[in-house]
Amino acid sequence: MIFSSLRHLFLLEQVSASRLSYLTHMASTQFIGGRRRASEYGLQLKRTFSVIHGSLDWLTPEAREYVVEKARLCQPENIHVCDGSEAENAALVDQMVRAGTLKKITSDKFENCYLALTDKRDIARVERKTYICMEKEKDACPTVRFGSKAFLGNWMSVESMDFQMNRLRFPNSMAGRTMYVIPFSMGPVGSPLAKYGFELTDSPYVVSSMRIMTRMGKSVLDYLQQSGEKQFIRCLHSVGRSLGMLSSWPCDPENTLIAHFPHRNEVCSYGSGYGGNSLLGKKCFALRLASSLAQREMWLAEHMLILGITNPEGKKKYIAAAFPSACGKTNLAMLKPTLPGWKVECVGDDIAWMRFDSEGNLRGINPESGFFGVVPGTSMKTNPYAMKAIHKNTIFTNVAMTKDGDAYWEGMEDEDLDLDEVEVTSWDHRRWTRESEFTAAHKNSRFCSPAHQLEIIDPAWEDPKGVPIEAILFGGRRERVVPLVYESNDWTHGVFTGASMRSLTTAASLEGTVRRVNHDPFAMRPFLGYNCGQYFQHWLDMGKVANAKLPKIFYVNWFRKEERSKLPGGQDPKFLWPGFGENSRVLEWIFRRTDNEDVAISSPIGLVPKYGALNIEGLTPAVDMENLFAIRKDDWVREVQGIREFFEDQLPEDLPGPLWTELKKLEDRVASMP
Ligand code: SAT
Ligand code: MN
Repeated sequence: MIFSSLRHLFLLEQVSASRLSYLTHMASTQFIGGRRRASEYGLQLKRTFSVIHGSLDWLTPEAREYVVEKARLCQPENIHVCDGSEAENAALVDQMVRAGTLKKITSDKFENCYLALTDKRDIARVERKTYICMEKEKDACPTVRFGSKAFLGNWMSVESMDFQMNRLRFPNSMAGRTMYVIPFSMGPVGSPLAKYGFELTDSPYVVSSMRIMTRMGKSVLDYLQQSGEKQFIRCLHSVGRSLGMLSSWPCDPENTLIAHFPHRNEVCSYGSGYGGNSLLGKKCFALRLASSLAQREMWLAEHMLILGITNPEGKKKYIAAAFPSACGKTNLAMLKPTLPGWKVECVGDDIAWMRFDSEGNLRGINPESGFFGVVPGTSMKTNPYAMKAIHKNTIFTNVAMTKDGDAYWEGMEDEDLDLDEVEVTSWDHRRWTRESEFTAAHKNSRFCSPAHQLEIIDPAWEDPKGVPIEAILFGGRRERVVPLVYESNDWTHGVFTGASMRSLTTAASLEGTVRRVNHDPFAMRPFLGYNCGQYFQHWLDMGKVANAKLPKIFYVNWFRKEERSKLPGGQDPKFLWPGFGENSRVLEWIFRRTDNEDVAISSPIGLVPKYGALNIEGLTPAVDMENLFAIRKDDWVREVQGIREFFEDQLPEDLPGPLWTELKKLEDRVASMP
């Protein structure tokens, strides 16, 4: 291969006949497979690609080779190497506005904000089409009980997936489009905890979003050149061939496929432009691939927020918390305490990378640099800081728009908007009124906002060393059974509570439309990069790191409701706990427990607040503490049965021994309840 000019890349390698045979360009979305020759479709293979922005000289030889290989496969019109500058982004935004991909939100309440409306079929992550590709199935998925359907992890062999991707999906997938080369860093550039990647994509929406969600552009390229860092994660993304090539949101939902190759540090994602499917630094890299790297390198890559909390005496601690998608991580990460004198600051709202340092402190960073949060329900009441932050430099996806160019979503509670006066168009282009039977904003509509503009971003959020984590919270949406908060008895019991997490499904994935209580260990079920049993073992092993100061582990549930059976017929049960800012009361108790204050008492499921230890002073209406903390024998007998059923069904061989022991101990404690 020869680079004969800076701006042009000549691919002089002979394209072999076998390669040609699978470069099949389809006029329909049907894949025909590898039998017909490209020439039968009158297709000329491009061997010369103009670099229309930036330069391939900016890349290290390894990265350059990757770009060349994928350009040959995807056959883009030209190549754009991203520098991450303001000017570059402005030009891309301009281009997207002209193409109809973005609409400017013109109301003067929003500054430099845009709205993207997706294809109706491309609105969430697609778990069924997301795979981990390793040599053996067992590397990626636990063996399930004979006859059961595997629920933890989706495996495909490397060879089959390579065939799917390199022969059926990506060949020619970028024809007529630009291939953007996005150099990015997860974590502060140069931090010992940071990792680097290149995403190649044909979606300018992905470029602008990655510019918010990651550190992206020239600073990363310069660091890679100067540091000699050779390892990078390869991320290939194409929205794919679709009949609607000219549509403002091209995608190929029938053929969407997302593949992870942990041992090649590679992700390939075809057919979807939506968030977690296309912003490959996020779930694909920072969770799935990173969890696998973390296992090999003895650290943790988790679906967790990180917050800093300061008490009225000025003492500060950091807490990490894992909840499934769309269960309020963002709201907790940006909490405005109602308790006087307390302060919460945000390090991250979705992903935490953590490692024990030489002093034994668990140090955590947020590998991202933006928030990709659920919009509906975000208001001055639920999350005032997010509400302010998302009014500038934000890309919204799938919210509604008023005729006056204002963004609108359910629960925004904007008194200035008179909904009887203004015309609202829903995310899917329908006239919407309060009486409509559909929602104005899609339930999984999102904001994508830079982290630094959050008023309460933690001063240490970009500290390359990370922040010291003293408590870990697990939780989910449970309307019954689980009390507001309890503490695990020790690390192993804590790992058990993480492994037995369950939550009501949400709209964050395409599969989440049926409401039911699902097992979601560590909130990582959709994001595990290797066998879940080994992942549990890794957590147990982390507890044995020499001189580790192990954080205490807690379980919280903001979502418990009144018992339906105790209500007059037909009445809907209400939440027992007000949530949001009032959750600071729970954080206060956790804070005190990390100082080993004597404010807990043991119960069959773990330690709960001593009578009077949870500060509920001034809460109106008064909280029904008895029901909020009730641990009922019949409920827990069923709960423990559910956990056993789950372990025996999904991890009969792979669940580590200590967790079987924890289960047995819990069963015994529950059985001996009066
Ligand atoms: O995966 S997304 O980035 O679309 C959001 C989520 O599920 O948390
Ligand atoms: Mn998430």
